[in-house]
Amino acid sequence: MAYKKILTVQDISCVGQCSLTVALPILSACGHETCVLPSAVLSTHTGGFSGFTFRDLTEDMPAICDHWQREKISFSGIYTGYLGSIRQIDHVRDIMKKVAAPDCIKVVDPAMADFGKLYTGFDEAFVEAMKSLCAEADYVLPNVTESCFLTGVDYRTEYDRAYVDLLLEKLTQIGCKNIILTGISYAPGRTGVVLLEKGVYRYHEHEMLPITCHGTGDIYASAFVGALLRGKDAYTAARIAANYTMECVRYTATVEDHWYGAAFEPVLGKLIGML
Ligand code: PXL
Repeated sequence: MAYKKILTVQDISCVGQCSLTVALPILSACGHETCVLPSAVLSTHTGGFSGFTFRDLTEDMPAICDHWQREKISFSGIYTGYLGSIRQIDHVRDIMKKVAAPDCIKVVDPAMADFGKLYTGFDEAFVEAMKSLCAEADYVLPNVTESCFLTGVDYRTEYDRAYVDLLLEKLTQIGCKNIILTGISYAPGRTGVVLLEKGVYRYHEHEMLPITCHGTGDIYASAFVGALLRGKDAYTAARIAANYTMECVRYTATVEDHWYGAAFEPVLGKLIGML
């Protein structure tokens, strides 16, 4: 197994089981050296908590990157998640160019929206900036809501293959290369992920569990990146990530009063077993 060095850029929500507190353990469990560039430090995530603190780390980013360049540090994978500001997106695009190893795989999760709405603190200008970052990536992993914001297509909760094809076409037009659309449901009680890779459409369908958990997008993206950099093809990585995310949601359903995130830790062993 190749031992890969991955950089992940996203916030630290001190409490909330999302972003870096999810990406770091999952990528490590996949066997990768996991380096981090925290985009911001929040006391909690922004979904359901009120009065959270927010320390924007945009100012630190260029100096951190300069130091890495002086030390000749580069990465085989760069994976971005929740970013705190538009200026930060510009820095991240720059960093992606400066510290990518020649074979680097770049993955952008445009973590900014769900259930038809932008997360607290984001606006249309942020969406515009996120489009430019998506165009830099080898793989993007938007959900339906994020795809709609990125493309201007109306958000729908019920749709057919033609609607998904339209999202894929419009995402391709804004420069997305390979696309993994998460949470695509064509039938009651079923959901799944669509992969459009080199123009070829594939769909992995699975059971839709009766509960949803905050942070599952981050779990999915982290497991996808972990599996992809373990040498799995993108479709296999997309399936592993879906199966692991379902295990996390199933386990969370057994935990009492756990509303703010998914209990991904007790089932990390299952992810390792799938690799
Ligand atoms: O799970 C995505 C995410 C990451 N980071 C922060 C968030 C959210 C979603 O709400 O608020 C700070």
